Amino acid sequence: MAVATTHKPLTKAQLLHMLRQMLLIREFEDKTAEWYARGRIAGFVHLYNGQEACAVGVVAALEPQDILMSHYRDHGHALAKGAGTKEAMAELFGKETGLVKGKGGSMHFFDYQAGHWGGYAIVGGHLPLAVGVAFAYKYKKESRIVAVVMGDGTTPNGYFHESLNFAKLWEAPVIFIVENNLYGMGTALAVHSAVVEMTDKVCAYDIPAERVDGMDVVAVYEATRRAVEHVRDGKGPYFLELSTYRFRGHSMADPQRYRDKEEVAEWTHRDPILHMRQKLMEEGLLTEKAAKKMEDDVKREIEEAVRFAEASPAPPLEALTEDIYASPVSANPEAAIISTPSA
Ligand SMILES: Cc1ncc(C[n+]2csc(CCOP(=O)(O)OP(=O)(O)O)c2C)c(N)n1
Ligand SMILES: [Mg+2]
Repeated sequence: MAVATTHKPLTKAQLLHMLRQMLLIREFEDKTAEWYARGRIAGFVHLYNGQEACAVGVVAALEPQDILMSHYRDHGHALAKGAGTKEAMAELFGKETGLVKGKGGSMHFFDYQAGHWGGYAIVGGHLPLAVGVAFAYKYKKESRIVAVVMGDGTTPNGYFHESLNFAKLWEAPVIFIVENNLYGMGTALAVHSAVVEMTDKVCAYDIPAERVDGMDVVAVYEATRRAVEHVRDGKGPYFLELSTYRFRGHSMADPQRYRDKEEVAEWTHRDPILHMRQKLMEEGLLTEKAAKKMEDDVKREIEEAVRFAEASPAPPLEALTEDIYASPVSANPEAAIISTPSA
């Protein structure tokens, strides 16, 4: 469902900023792959190459006080929302200076100030949290909204349906965003979902829904603006499906046997960064020289982030028991013994 747009067109500065953000995320991801291969980044890592227009377009339409929550493919969302490249890279390196003190790693980025509230590894697990946060803003009469991002593979999940139901019942100020990259791990959309049209799924909850070209950052921005206006006006939740594609494997350990080279090539041809770069040049808003300078600046920023991450200290041993819910095991070993009920 498309709704009329009433806002002003994007300025040159905003458009250039969007291009730079996408370049920054791409470079961050490429360097992450490089340092993962060198054995300096460990654990599960899911890269965002190809999907940059989604995070950047969405965030451009939000206000700084709004919250973005995302799944484990979260580097792009965190950076787009304003997390520092240094702190993000340090998190991947498991360092004390990282976004969550080096304890979360790739799947658990979190920046309270920037409003990127996770980074969640459990598929769909963050959706009820997002609805809860959004409802709290409505309850407290704050003009803040929540945008929550997931993959297509999340939409058959129970959390998805429960969250949409409650969001609608409570008219919570939340935008559900599916980055449909056509696969959940190595399983194609038509194999994992009985209904492949996301908007058909959502009509069961009477939530307005749009499908958008997720390779076009301006289209994503425009659609998110419509969603933001609806949600902030107190009209309840909104749903966006962004059609996109990941250029790399599901995670760093994926031989990609489930998709053929032609399909990958076809989507790579629609690279959101090249698309935007070319569009800005055609409109006379960007020169080859300015584009080169922007690319060099971004490369320098990410190189500095890597240097910062490398030079940062590992978390101290005491940090092991900080920021956790459970108390450390008592110094008295008998106190830690769990009694078994007698027969
Ligand atoms: C509850 C749960 N079940 C299974 C997994 C294993 N798993 C990790 S990623 C993934 C696929 C999710 O695909 P999608 O939502 O499309 O996101 P994408 O990776 O494509 O961005 C699965 C099944 C998990 N992390 N959590
Ligand atoms: Mg997917």
